[in-house]
Amino acid sequence: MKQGIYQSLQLRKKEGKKSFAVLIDPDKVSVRTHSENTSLLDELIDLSLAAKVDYFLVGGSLVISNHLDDVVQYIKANCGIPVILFPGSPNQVSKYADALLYLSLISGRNAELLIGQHVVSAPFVKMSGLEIMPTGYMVVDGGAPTTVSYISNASPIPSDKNEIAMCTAMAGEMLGMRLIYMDSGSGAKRPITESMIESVAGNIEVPLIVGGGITNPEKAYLNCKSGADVIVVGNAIEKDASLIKEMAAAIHSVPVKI
Ligand code: 1GP
Repeated sequence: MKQGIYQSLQLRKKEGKKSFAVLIDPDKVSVRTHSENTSLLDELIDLSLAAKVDYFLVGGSLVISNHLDDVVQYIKANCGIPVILFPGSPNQVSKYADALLYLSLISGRNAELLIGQHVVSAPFVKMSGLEIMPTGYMVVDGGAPTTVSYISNASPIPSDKNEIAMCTAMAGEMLGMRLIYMDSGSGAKRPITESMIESVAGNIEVPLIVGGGITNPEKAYLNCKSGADVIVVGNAIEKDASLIKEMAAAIHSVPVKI
């Protein structure tokens, strides 16, 4: 099984380097047609290259359009930034990507999202040839229902229950998850608190991804200082793509621990 992307995440964590992942929702971008000079996707790619973005995450809780393959192929054809799938459902798998976050919703008690959908799609996922990264996915209350909290039909972890988040992440790691992703949902009113990130990060060894409602570089920086290894931003960048530069600079400026 391929391991390149995971090894890069592990190495960056070991070196104390923080990573920035730009989330691209395939519904919100389109591949440039012959009649167009440029598109939002071109702009995101150009800005990400200039800012030395570490990863693209592609996917969403509810993808309506049918051009995931086109979007992934377009990114791969136009830059060398690794593309990691962040699927909201088993049909969001594209063999053209580099890796797949194989998400199990460990914060919920919905058996379908813990293991059921994985069973049904296992042969298809394996056949894709993608690097598979088992990921303990934890949804944290972001102050209002988000698409992920509604679709998952599972209660999010209350935003002030650090110990529940900590124990969930620890259990996920001991069950064999190679990554933990704490998410307050796209466009969350309240991003995850630094104290919750600290509680989780201090008790696991695997890389920690944090996202949901991060709208400014200061917050991204503080999340990294609290122990996040990868910061994911989608919504804020859709609204203002120029944020990519400031976000990347803030995340990459976190001092490397010696
Ligand atoms: C959502 O963590 C991601 O699943 C990113 O959230 O779109 O709010 O940045 P935003």
